[in-house]
Amino acid sequence: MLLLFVVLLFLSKGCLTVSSQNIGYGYRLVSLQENLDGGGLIGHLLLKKATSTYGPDIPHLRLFVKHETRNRLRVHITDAENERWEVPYNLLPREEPPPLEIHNQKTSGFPFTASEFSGEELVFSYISDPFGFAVKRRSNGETLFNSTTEAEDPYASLVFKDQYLEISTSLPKYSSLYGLGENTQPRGIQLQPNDPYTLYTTDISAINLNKDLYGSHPVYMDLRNRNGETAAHAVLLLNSNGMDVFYRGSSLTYKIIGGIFDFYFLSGPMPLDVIDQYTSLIGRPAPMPYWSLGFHQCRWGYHNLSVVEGVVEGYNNAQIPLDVIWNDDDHMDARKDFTLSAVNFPRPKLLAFLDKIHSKGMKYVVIVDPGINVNLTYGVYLRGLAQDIFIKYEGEPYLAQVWPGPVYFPDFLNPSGVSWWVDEIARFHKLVPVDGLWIDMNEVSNFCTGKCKIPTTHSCPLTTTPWVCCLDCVNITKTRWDDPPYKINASGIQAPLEFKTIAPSAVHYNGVMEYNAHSLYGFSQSIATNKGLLKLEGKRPFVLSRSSFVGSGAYAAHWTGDNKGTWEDLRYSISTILNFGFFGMPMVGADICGFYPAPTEELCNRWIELGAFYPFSRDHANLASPRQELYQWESVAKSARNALGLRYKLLPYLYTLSYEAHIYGAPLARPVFFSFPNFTASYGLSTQFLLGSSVMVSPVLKQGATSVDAIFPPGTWYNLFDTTKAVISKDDKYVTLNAPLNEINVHLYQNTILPMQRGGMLTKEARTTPFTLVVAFPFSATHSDAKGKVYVDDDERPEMKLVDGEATYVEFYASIEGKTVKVWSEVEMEKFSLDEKLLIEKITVLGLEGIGEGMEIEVDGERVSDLSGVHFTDASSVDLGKLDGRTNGKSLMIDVT
Ligand code: MIG
Repeated sequence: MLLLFVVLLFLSKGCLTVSSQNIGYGYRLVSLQENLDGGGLIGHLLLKKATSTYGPDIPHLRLFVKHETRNRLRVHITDAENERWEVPYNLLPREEPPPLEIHNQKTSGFPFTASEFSGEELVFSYISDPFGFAVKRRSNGETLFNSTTEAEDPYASLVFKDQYLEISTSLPKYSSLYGLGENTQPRGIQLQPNDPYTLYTTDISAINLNKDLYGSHPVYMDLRNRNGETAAHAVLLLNSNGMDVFYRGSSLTYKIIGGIFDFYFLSGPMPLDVIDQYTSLIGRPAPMPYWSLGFHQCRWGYHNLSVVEGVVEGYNNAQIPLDVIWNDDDHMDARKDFTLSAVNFPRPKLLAFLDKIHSKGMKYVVIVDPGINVNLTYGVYLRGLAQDIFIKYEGEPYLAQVWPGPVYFPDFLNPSGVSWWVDEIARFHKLVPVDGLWIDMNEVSNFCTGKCKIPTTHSCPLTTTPWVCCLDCVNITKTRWDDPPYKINASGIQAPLEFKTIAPSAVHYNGVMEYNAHSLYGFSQSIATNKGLLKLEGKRPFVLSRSSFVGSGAYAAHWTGDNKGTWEDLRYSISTILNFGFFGMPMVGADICGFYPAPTEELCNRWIELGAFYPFSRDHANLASPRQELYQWESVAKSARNALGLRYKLLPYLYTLSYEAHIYGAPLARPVFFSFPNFTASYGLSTQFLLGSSVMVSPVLKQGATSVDAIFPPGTWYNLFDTTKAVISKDDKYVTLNAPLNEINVHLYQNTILPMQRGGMLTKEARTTPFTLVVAFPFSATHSDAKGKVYVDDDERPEMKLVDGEATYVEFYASIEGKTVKVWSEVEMEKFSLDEKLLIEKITVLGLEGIGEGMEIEVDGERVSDLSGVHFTDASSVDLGKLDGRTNGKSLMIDVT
């Protein structure tokens, strides 16, 4: 009953501003002129008629339009008379719009007379009365965004109040939309009409479907295929306030509770172009250390050092690769950040353990939460208090409760908050030489709601149920921040904004309201944490953050939060991971085998098979879950050896992908349409995905299945576990692949050269082993070619770029012409790979069924005359291993020894 009521309320509010009673509302464009100082157009909008809902309208708006690059158009609309909250420019560096003019130019008319304002690919056009704008793609005339025609009533094209902004766009039937997260999308990556998309960072677990989860990413990609012509673009509405986005198929409406309209339109036209343009705006994904591509084991409840040692031992005994061992809050003293439990994790023993694992090349990561325990014996707290860096409420630090009991939250928008945090990281690192940090609970999460004080009658934390609020709390006196006129659909129930977080009327540095900055908490903490780690030894930082915002990927990796050990959650993980690739945060994974309550053995088999191909591959479990390390079941261990075995052989490919992610945003895990944009059958495909451009992962997602139905864009796809097996696809029909319990299907697309190494138990070892190139021609090829590349460097360096002596980049090429097969390479900055003695020991060429007798081989320009080292491993492939005596002074990387 209550639910129904909420829904009705919701609908009735949703209708108000588009109803026909609103004729005459909206704004009128009264001037438009070129911005002589810095480019673009500046316009002024005057309110036509006020509406009565959601507070008073802002009477006078300033419009700023600029083609910032060849493929990026910005439309920035704000109050012309008063500065408003925007995503801070120091947090997310980008071009600043011109300052608001002192003189009101309401009447300066239209020195800019054209009805269109064109960039290289995007065209801005407008209607002045009522004001509405459209964005067109120049090359095909397609309208990408149109705020003027959404509603039957065109007079409601724009609403701009202090605490309520609304704008809509119309969409054609052939749009496929992606993005708008973070949420768990049970129906896959493609946005579904009438599913809710609410953005407000919230600590509700990922098992909640279609709800506002941990991160806020107000960006969507629109992929259109019309008469066989494909083009994609993206729309970012850069705004950190809570919002509901209503996607109704033929339209999309934003309802936002503050900030401004700051639209960025990115022209694409291919999905990878879109991501390139997006990450060039918001920051390229952070370079990731090589080791972070290894396998990680974590759990909440490794309650002492021996248990941790036992886990490392367990992996070792089972011969399952393990690079990184983690601690949740178990190592802490009474769950206080940056401390060690003297009893369970005695420092000398921990240091000895870390020495041991570090010398092997293993790494250690621990958690740190934002909440700083209010405790007079706790140095971290006292130093924070002395620096005055906590978020405040009515002049006092805002008291909340998280795991250690009463806490204050540091303000990472405060420069002193950042320097204090950087310093605490340095102090902690002296205590425990961790290799990375995991920042959890940063939505920010609070077990209490309201205004609290430390109880005098009982102690807090309550040891039995520490997540129950035990502070003495009263409801806060609701200001307009705490109780805005429009209620976003927070937690799917229009929960109050303060619910289990900080009160929206709490205050950050410089008077910034929590109301505005709420969804930036995890982002600002990621920046500070990355900075802290970078400062330690100048090594490439590794930060894992639960909460994220536009730009977070430049500082941190992400995991999808608290999932369940169910087959559904296994499936959902794919969509969320693909979404984060699109959000510019491509180092992402889900808790393998599920966070809670307990996976079945079969599920855990299937999960490691899929999880071995997550960009970030970590098994993690809840305190109350039974142990679920991969070696706990013999069958799971076997699946793990198989799947992780391949992952570790693919490390050079994965690392090269992470380089490409850093250079131009291209995600490691990609929807199939990224490589095959015309393959419309893949537009909603969320049960398979690509690693890079050409490795297809087709996991089993159903209980009891021993086969999997998979779809493949036309061409030859070679099974990477057994290249004699290939799928030769001609259309978009599903094929059934064998998938016994311990096997996952991973296929390599034709025309690819895949760099692999021998693999191993640790990335540190695997990365020094000789390379194999797998050259994939189409089945029975006679005229074809293939390409691939590899990037190698020393991952200790913070930067990930081609610097002579510190990195090498090689492009590999191959061709088949009749009976002649050629393989060659172009090497950039060869010194590093020569110094590291990186060798190619073998080249396997696939697709040679058609060649018959008399094959000729040329490697790097030289004819291979001694064919004794050439083996036909089967009908379809030739293996150029053991080619004795070949030398090539130029490029060691292609030296077949
Ligand atoms: O309130 O640190 O999502 O991964 O194990 C729970 C304990 C706090 C939530 C994280 C989860 C982590 C857990 N944390």
